[in-house]
Amino acid sequence: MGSYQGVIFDLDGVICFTDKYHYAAWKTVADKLGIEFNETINNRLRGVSRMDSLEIILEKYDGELTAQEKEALAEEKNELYKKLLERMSPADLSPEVKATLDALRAAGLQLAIGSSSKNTKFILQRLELGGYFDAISDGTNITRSKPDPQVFLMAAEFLGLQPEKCLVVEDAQAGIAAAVAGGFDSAGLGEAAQCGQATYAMKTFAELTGICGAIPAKA
Ligand code: B16
Ligand code: MG
Repeated sequence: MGSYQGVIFDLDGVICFTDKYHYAAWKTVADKLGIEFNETINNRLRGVSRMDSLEIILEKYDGELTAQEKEALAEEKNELYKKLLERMSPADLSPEVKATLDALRAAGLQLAIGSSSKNTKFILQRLELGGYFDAISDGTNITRSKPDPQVFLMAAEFLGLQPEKCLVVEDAQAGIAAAVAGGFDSAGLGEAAQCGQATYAMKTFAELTGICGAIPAKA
């Protein structure tokens, strides 16, 4: 525990908050199919891949859909979602998050993203964080989604570090389970802090400076 050389950040729910856009896009698709979709179901989609998210939504659907029809629905959702992401700007990056990232980097830690999202690079560009991270492992380079540890193991590999030298930061229970399965320590926010599996349960993002031994920067 401790003396980390790298920190691997989940994106949605940790660096930024795209929940409302995922919700709006899935809601449009669910309404079209005439099925119930609410915040409780949306919460189950955190950290889960696009196709796995669709399967969760379709639990409420009576009919049968072909693989091709499911692909089309996932594609439709993604187009709606990407349109909404265009509204994001650097103002959506909280000063606390940016100051903490800068403090960790100043302390010599390598920083990576470990996200299920295939839109990771677009979101980082919207936040003007394209090029900021030392490595990006996301939905475009994995074949298995969280709670499988693949996304974090690849992030550590891209950084050239062993899992025990990296801390994973997550907001989803599936993400903490992935970190545990990969042999990583983890720091949880929100639901991930409450699940009892995270190495550190955090109330604020800025607590990372203490966990990683960095000097806190003023937000
Ligand atoms: P996309 P994370 C995840 O990102 C989201 O939490 C989850 O709700 C979403 O379904 C998944 O990315 C896939 O996103 O459709 O953009 O590929 O939390 O792992 O950063
Ligand atoms: Mg997340």
